Amino acid sequence: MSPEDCVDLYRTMVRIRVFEETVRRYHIAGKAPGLVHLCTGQEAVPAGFISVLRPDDYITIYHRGHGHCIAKGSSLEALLGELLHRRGGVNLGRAGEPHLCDPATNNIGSTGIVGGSVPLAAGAALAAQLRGTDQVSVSFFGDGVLNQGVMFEVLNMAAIWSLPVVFVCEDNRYGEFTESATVTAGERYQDRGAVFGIPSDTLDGMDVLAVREAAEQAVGRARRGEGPSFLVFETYRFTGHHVSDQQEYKDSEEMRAWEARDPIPNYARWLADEGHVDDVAIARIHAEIDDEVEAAAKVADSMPHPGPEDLGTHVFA
Ligand SMILES: Cc1ncc(C[n+]2csc(CCOP(=O)(O)OP(=O)(O)O)c2C)c(N)n1
Ligand SMILES: [Mg+2]
Repeated sequence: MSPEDCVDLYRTMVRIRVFEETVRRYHIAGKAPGLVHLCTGQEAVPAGFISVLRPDDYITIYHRGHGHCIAKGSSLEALLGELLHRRGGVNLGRAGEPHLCDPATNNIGSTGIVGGSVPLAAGAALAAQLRGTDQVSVSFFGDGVLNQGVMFEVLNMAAIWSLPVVFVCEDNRYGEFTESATVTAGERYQDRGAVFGIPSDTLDGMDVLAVREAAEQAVGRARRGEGPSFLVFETYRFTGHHVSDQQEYKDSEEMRAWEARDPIPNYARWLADEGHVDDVAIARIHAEIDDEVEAAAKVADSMPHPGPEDLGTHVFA
């Protein structure tokens, strides 16, 4: 990677974090209704992984998906506009967070069902394979999906048809308020891919360069027609399951230990050690991104809500 590309990865992570703090503010102010799931702490996975994708590659996301949208290139205004349910949102204000997608960036999106978007990624991969393109499809999902039946059906199909799909499990150790290890059988989550003969691995999801390197290999394999991969990235959400969750079920020592692995300051240190940035450059990046997100928020907040005249559009009947 060029020094510019290295710094761009940093920008993406900071952009995601600042965006999430902005979403929190709007949610608390009552303007982003419903449950809002922030990915604060987990930025390295969307930023690192999606940095190796092409604009025409597909992704599917899940309820903790704002970071993936940003990394894939969604307009911040239209993304926030969607979360505020405005007509100028990526889905005309009709999806909100649960059904967020962004056709402009080949982001097939999320569903309200845990695991519901995983088969959509396999479908996009099958379509690319049938069309004879070399597009790759990446499915991002949480550790809660490891015990959903649909995961096993999709892994089987992806393996037998050698689909150009990468399964990316973001293991943040919890599903809602339950520690995943207490409800998930088996020693290693990656074995769920390996049992189907799919190359599988477990990696540090707090290290954006480790994520990018694993992504390069898995995406390269899919693009060359060598089939699917199954990757588990160990990560941690610093905030609650949703904004109002006070996280009483988490151990404070565990939280401190993971916060020490915060992907953003740790990567800033690496960038400085490599001579790519100094303190002044880091401060400038943060100031620029604060301004960028604030400007996008102003635009989003001034967008009109959908009106009654919109009710009949984009509806199958
Ligand atoms: C099929 C299904 N079961 C339960 C729920 C309720 N639910 C929403 S998010 C969630 C937790 C999912 O955990 P995980 O996949 O680890 O993602 P995380 O929230 O940790 O990012 C649950 C159980 C749901 N939406 N769909
Ligand atoms: Mg989880």
